[in-house]
Amino acid sequence: MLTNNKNVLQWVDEMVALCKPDKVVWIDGSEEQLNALRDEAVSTGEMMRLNEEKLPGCLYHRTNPNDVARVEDRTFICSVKEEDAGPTNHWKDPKEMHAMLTPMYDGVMKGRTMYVIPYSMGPIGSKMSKVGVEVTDSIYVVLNMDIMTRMGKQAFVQLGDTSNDFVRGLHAKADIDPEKRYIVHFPEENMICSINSGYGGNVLLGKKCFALRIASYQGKNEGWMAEHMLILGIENPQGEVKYICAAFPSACGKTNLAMLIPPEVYAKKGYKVWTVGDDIAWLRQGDDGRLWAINPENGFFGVAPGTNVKSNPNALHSTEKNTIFTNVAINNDDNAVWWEGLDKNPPVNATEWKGAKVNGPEYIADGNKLAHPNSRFTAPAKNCPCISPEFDNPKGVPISAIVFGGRRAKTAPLVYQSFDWKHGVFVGSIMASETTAAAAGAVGVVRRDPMAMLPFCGYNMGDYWAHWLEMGEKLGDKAPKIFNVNWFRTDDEGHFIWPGFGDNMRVLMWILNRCEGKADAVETAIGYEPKPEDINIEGLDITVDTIKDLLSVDKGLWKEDAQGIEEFYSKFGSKLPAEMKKQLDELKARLA
Ligand code: GTP
Ligand code: SPV
Ligand code: MN
Repeated sequence: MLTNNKNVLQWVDEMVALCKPDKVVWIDGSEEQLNALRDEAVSTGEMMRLNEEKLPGCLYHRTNPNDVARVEDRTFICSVKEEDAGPTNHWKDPKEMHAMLTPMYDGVMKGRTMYVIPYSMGPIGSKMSKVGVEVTDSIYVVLNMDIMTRMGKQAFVQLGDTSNDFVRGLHAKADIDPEKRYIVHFPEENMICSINSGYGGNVLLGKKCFALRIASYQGKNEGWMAEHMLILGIENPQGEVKYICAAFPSACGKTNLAMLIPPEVYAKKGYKVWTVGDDIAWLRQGDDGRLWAINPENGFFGVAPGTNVKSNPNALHSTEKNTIFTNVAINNDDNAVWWEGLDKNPPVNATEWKGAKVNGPEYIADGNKLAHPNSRFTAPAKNCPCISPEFDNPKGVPISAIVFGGRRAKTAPLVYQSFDWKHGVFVGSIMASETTAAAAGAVGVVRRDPMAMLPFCGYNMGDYWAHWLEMGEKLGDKAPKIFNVNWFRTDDEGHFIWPGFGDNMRVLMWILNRCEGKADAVETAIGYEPKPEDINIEGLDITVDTIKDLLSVDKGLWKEDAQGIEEFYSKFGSKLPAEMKKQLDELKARLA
C-alpha cells in the first residue's frame, strides 16, 4: 500500500469488490515497476518495442479499429439535475446510470490485474494541482499515464493522508463492444467511469475526463477555470517573456502553435518561443490580480499525421525517445514508425495501422491511409527542445492574451481583437469549426464549438459563459485581452491562403503588440482588426493584398452566422446570460 489515506483505501476496496480482479497492483511510479510492466505488455503482444537505436525506449500499440477516437455520443455528464449538464451534454440520472453500469463492472476484471494509479494533475507542490486515482486493467493506460501525469507515490504525498479531494476514475477495457462503450462523469461525486474502450481520450482519465470535464465543474464552484488551451511564452530580445493561452478545437493546431519555431525575421532578432502546454490550461487569479496558468499535464498526446521536420520539428524531437505511438504505421525494414505527412517516402515493407502487411506506396495510391488520421504519440514534455523553464513552476505563468480559433474556410478573418472582456466571452461563445478525426463521426462539418469546449464542458454551457463573465469582473483591468484567429481560410480552389505553422508567430506578434499598446487597429463590425501593413510579411511570398483578403469580413456570411448563433443560443433558455444576448444584438446592429 502506498498511502494511509482511508478515503483512498476504502474506495479502492469497493472497486476491487466490484471488478473482482485476480490481483491488485499499486503503481508507485518506480522505473523498476514500469520496466516490468513494459516487458509484460510486450510479452503478451499488447505493445511492441520499436528500433532501439532510432527510437530508444519507444513502444507501439494498436487499438481496436472501432476504437480510435473520442466518442461524444457515448459520453455523459450525470449531474443530479439535468439542467446542470445542459443542452450540449448527454445526461442520464446518476442513480439510473450507476444501476446500468454496476452490473457491467461486476466481475469485469476476473482473471485480470487491477492497477491502482495515483496521479497529480499539475506540478507536485502547486496549490493549483489536483490529485486523481485511476483503477484500470490496462498496462497501456498505466504507461501512458506515466508520461501524461505526475504519477506514483509523489501523487499521494500531494494528496496527504486525510484529504478526500481526489477524483475517482474507474476504467475497464472489457470486451470492446462499441455498443456498450460508456464514458461517464459524475461531477457531484468526483467520479469518472469508462468502460469498453482503449483509446486515449476515453481511458487516460486524468486528461479530458478530469482535467477538463470534472475540473471545469470544480473551477466554476471554486472560482478558477479549466480550458482546452495551449500555453506558450514568447521571449523578446531583451529576455522578457509574455505568455499566451489559445483555445482551438481538437486537431486544429494547438500542438503546432505551442511549439512553433520563430520565422527568420524574428529569430535573427533573438525572439524565442517556449512551450508550457499544448492541450489543457488551468487558470486562476494570482496574488497580483492577474490571470495565471499551469499546464496540468506532464506530456503530449499529439496528433501524429502532418507532424514533420518542417511543420513541427519540436514535436518530432519530443517523440525520439521514451514515447508511445498508437495507430501509426510501421516500417518493417527498420521497425520504426511512419505516418502521412512525415515525409514523401512511405515504407514499401509496411504494416498499416490495423495490422495488415502492405506495400506502402501502392496502398496509398489505392486511396488508403497507412496511419489512422487520429493516430497519436504520447511523449514526455521534458523531451521537447523548447519546453519552458517555467513548466514545473508551481505558480504557473501570467497570461497576457487569450486567443480563440477554429477551422473556418470563409467567415472568420485571420485575426481580430474583441472590444473588451465581455465581448471576448461572446467571441469565444460563437466559435465554430469544421469537425476533425479526433472524435468519431463525420469530418469537415462546421459546428458550434464554444471556447473549443463543446465536448469538454462538465456542466451547463450557459453557466459556463456566466462563469467566464464573473472571472472578467474579478480580473478587471488586469484581465488578458481576448482575440480570435483563423489559420484555415481557403481560396476558391480550397487551398489554405495563410502559410500557417511557424508563420503564425507574425499574428501573435500583432496580438502581443496590442496587449502592450504598441500596435494600431481598425474598428470593424466584429472587433478590432490589424491594419494589413501591421502584419509582418517580410520573407513570405505573399503581398499586403493577400493580408487584406485574409482580413476581409463578408457581412452577408456574418449575418447568416448571426442567425446560426441565435438558434444555438436559443437552446439555453434562461441559462443564457443576458449579456450574451445583448452582445448578439449589438453584433447584429453593427452588421446592419
Ligand atoms: P488535439 O490534440 O486534438 O486537441 O489537437 P491540436 O489542436 O493540438 O492539433 P494539432 O496541433 O495536432 O493540429 C493537427 C492538424 O492541424 C494537423 O493536420 C496540422 O497539420 C494542422 N495544422 C496545425 N497548424 C496549422 C496551420 O497553421 N495551418 C494549417 N493549414 N494547418 C495546421
Ligand atoms: C482531443 O481530442 O482534443 C485530444 C485527444 O486532445 S484526446 O485526449 O483523445 O481527447
Ligand atoms: Mn485536445
